[in-house]
Amino acid sequence: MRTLLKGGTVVSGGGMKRADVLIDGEKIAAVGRNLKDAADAVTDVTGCLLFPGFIDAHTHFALDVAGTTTADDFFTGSRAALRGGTTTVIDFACPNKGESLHHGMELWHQKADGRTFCDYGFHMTIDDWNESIRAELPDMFARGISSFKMYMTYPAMMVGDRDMYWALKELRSLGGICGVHCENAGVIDGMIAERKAAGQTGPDAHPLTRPPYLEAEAVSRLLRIAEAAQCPVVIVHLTNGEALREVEHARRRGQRVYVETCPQYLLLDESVYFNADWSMAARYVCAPPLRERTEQDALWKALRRGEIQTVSTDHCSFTLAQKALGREDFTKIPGGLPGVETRGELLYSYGVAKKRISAGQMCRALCENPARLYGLFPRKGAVWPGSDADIVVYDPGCSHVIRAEDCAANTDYTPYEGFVTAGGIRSVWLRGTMSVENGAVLEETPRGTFMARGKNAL
Ligand code: DUC
Ligand code: ZN
Repeated sequence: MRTLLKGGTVVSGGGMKRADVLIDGEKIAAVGRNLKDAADAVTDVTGCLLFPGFIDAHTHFALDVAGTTTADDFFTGSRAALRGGTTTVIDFACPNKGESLHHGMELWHQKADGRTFCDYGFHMTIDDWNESIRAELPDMFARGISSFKMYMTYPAMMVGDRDMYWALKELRSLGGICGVHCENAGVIDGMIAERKAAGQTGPDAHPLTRPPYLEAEAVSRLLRIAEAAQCPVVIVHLTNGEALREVEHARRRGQRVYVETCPQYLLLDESVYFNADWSMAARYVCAPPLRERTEQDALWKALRRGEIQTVSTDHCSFTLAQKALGREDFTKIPGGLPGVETRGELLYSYGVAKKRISAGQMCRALCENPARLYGLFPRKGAVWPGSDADIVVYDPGCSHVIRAEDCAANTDYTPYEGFVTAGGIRSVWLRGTMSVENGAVLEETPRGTFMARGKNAL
């Protein structure tokens, strides 16, 4: 089956150019002006932008958190992703401490295989360090898992400085890349105890116990550990200007550091935690927390300058009933926000349309850079001949209002309720087949495939 997308403007990291796109089966066959090649079907996309399918390199589907499990599993989460233009997710496989990496990988395959609507890969969480985990690493690469995650907070998952150093040294020798959640666990713990002792148990205490400078401290410490290990690292979900300055110092020292941020840190601020309505405040609890509004400018500026490479979502969704598990104690509110469905339209509407970033920069942050960083390029992340025909047809003229009731994710709220978009996604193509049209997911059964990934090439 050959399909011609005719009359659109193709977006790449380098900018935009008018071009038709010929799809042959699952691949892009040709990109060019006035393609005359015989096609079985022609779709008119005049006036639309054609982005490569978005890649969300930070999701948590079917994850056990704080005594409950995320509301979205691979089935519902990936369906929501696809609806929002995300044709590939990279989720965090997460063995418990004491379990092997292979166990974590098999568990994640069980959760995802045959149940995922978009293409998918896994990062592997390293939450323990010992000889047997070290010995498992080469086989992770052989099985297409070339990126890893470590936590500097959360007792169930965090590793100490020594183990982080050794793990990074090993990853360096194997050519791996590691994302790190940077927050200072010890001081946060102390601050939580102080707030609770003072009788502060509501969501308004949450941001006070996880201040931006404790994130910056952890970023700085991680980057010195990475310097010792001579290993490139990714700072995941970075939220603030002070943390960015630590990255800048490390880059000046010659270190390779990649930075990810998320729409919630670009668009929302901590005032939501001070809402007198408990449920309205609790729904925004995530870690790191939302920051002061002024931090948003620092993030947008860094994105514009290329100092932030990727925007992922950290989609970790709970229903309001699940959030209510922390009614008496804010530390028991399961942390995380839904967002896998809304990232593309939000980045376009509040980034490109507001001239904070260009369409090319959006393409870099959502497509090209994650594809290169996580070993998927140019199969994913580009509208090039030979690439997978994953395409988002974005119509700048069809605005709408984001409402939870319209969303496919398995939650009963969206943090972006009432946000007005500038344009919207008209259709989404996954490996040559139109999978979403005008907000409706056309796929009845999941046909996402596991992506065995190569090494970092960013
Ligand atoms: N932060 C969250 O809020 N949820 C999931 C994991 C994380 O780092
Ligand atoms: Zn996360």
